[in-house]
Amino acid sequence: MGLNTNELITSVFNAFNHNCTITEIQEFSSGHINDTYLIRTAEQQHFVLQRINDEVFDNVQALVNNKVKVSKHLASKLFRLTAEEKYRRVLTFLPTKMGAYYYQDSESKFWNLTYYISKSISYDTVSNKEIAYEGGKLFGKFISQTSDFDASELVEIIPGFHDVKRRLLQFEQAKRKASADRLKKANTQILRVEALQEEMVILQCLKDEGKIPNRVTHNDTKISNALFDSNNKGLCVIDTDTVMPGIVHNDFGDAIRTICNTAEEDQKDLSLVNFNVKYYEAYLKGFLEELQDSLSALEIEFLPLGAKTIIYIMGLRFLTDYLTGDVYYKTTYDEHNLDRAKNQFKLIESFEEQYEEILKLSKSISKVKQ
Ligand code: GN1
Ligand code: MG
Repeated sequence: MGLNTNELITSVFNAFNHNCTITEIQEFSSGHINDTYLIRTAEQQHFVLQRINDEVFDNVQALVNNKVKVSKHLASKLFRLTAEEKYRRVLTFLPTKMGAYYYQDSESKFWNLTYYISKSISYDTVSNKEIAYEGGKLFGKFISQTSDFDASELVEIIPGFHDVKRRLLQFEQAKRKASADRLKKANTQILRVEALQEEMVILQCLKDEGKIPNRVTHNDTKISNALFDSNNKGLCVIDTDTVMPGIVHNDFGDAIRTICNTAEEDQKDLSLVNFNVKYYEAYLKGFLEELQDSLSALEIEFLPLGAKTIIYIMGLRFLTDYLTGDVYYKTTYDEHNLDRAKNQFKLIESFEEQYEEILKLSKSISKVKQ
């Protein structure tokens, strides 16, 4: 008989190099891809244990390598802090007793372990400007502190992850194979994808032409991947699975997509989904305060389009998964992915309605900064 989940988790946890005894295991349910558990121990040092989804990530060793390298680089910038303070500001990966930063269980599944950052808060939606501003500083700092790290040392874990042209090809394939029923239900969103596609490839073209540089980017900067302390000051960026070479617009955009959405990305009532320009302003301010010296004028000019493009990519990916039959993201009901796609396209609509104001704001904030 195989191990039950708790036994499995305990045996995996004990393969890592620590001297702690499990007292409680709790599953985090918010991620769409991996399985993540909070491990409490008798020693009061708590951990996060993660089983990495090897259907989504086909080179898990390289993924873990990327994360560990970037964490070590970030930690080296915090040499003035005590170990305990450092562990609150950067994800710290623990090796196994054999020395690797991942463990492979008897079913060949890969796991990694980090310290849990206690007394921290995360948000799925934002309800004040302070969080938006602090989020901007946190994600901006992530890029500025890795600007002296050679991005080519990182493996591109999911090739073309934010490449619109590639995502559109996957969408076309999905459309060809989709059931008539799903095609019909998704018709309005399919038309939206097609109507916007010319504008949405602009950034990818600038990247392909070498006009916008590759940096070390996080690529999953939704606001729930930022931790704050009890005074709502930014603490730490988490979930570095997709850290790889990318353009700054990916990280700017994905944070805006979640910070400025007045509802969660799973919200079905679209009247609750609107783009909050005040939070855009606060986030941009924090982001540029950390990054102003590193970005080119062209990178700054295209930040607003970056926001729109990432919202579009996410809508497109949810829609593609819906048409494919829900094989990628975890879903809890039949039209979950379609609802997520509708949510993102509603957000774009609200963004477009306020585009002039967004552009004006962007110009005035970046002028002060340059
Ligand atoms: C996935 O698993 P999670 O929630 O960290 C996805 C991101 C999406 C996000 C949408 C590897 O991240 O790209 O932005 O869902 N990660 C991957 O919430 O595809
Ligand atoms: Mg993620």
